[in-house]
Amino acid sequence: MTCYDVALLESVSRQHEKELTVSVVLEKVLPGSSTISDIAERIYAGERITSADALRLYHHPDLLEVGALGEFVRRRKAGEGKEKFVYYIHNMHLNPTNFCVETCRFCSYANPGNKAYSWTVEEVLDEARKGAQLGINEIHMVGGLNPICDLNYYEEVMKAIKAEFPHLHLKAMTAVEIEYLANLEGISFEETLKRLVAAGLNSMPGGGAEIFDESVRTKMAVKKTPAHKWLEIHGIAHQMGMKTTATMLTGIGEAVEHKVDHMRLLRDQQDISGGFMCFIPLKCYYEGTTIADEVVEPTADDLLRDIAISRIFLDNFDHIKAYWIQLGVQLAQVALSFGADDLDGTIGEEKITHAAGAKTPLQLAKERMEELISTAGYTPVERDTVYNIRRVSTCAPSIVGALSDRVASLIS
Ligand code: V47
Ligand code: SF4
Repeated sequence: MTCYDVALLESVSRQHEKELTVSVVLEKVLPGSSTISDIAERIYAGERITSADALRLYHHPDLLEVGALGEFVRRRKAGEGKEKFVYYIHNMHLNPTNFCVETCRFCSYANPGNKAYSWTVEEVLDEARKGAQLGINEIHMVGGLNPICDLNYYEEVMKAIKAEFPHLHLKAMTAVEIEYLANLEGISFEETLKRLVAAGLNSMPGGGAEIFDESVRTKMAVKKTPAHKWLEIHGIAHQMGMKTTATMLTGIGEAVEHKVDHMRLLRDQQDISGGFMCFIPLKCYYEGTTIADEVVEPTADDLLRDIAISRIFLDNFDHIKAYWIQLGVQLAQVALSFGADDLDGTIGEEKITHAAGAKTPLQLAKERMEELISTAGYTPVERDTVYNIRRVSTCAPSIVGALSDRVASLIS
């Protein structure tokens, strides 16, 4: 055999291996008799599903079938060799003020009587130092709409953080805060963003989207940043080359139609501007609010469907986050088998959901994060904010915990 033949054989064998991997990944997961097999066929063919399809998935009686489709799409989207990757980040949350001129009815974080606070630049820096000592690589900073914390203040905060910790990625300012600061200053959204980027802003989180539907917003007294402005601000950030994320808050009196409309607006915006990295379905907690009797609390079934259906519907989003702070660690682990590929971060100290009664820990160590991922059957991958891989963990995915495979085998 010549060297040439050996090379050819190797290449054929590599191609064969590749086809095998791809065929395993693309194996159909639903029985042909399923009442959503027509949607499944479109998903297998890589076609986009419609809002009507998404509504059918919300109403489909078999949650596991919907979950299996979410898991299928997650594996295909992850790409070869990364089918089992689940991402997390070593980060901290920083909330410089809980005073807010708004009074959204689901919010327990802002305006809690005499416990309202506004940190000085030095106080913010002190908090950042605590995170930096733990080796974090991202600060996720958001706060209330507070006239004392104006654009100058945030410029100073960001410059101070970057001067001391130039390596830290600053993911900060929701679209709601950008709108507020722009109005305070009397300048455009773009100018506001430019000034913050010059001060050190690297990317924007997805908070403040709530539910885009105006009737729900009116009932929840959400007067800030309507859908078109929230989307416009993210579009501007994307045009400037910044990456952002997107959220959807459930459990505030929305119907499934509102959730599907919310995701459709995000998908349309992503087609235009392309800068969303991730979608995060959020769940409302009610302690300290007056809305519990007016709304229906999402069940575990609802939350898993949000993960699976967003994974399928948002075909132009690379990542879906299971936010363990709100889902709880166990449900977040299960969500990994329904299409989520990100557990968010180690956090440091979370205030917004804990102010409303969340009982999850305030933070998780990196080791615990990796254990949660591997015991759910996945490979833990530490990432940076924009999903560059920092380290693939040597923690092997636990076979016992490989729920995704068991879900798939149950229904095929
Ligand atoms: O915008 C407010 C929501 C959001 C409550 O971008 C509540 O990667 C639950 O946006 N119960 C802030 N939720 C959190 C957020 C977020 C979290 C993790 C990652 C990312 C990301 C973004 O929390 C607010 C609002 O929608 N919220 N009140 C409540 N009572
Ligand atoms: Fe203010 Fe945001 Fe709370 Fe609304 S959700 S009251 S805008 S901090």
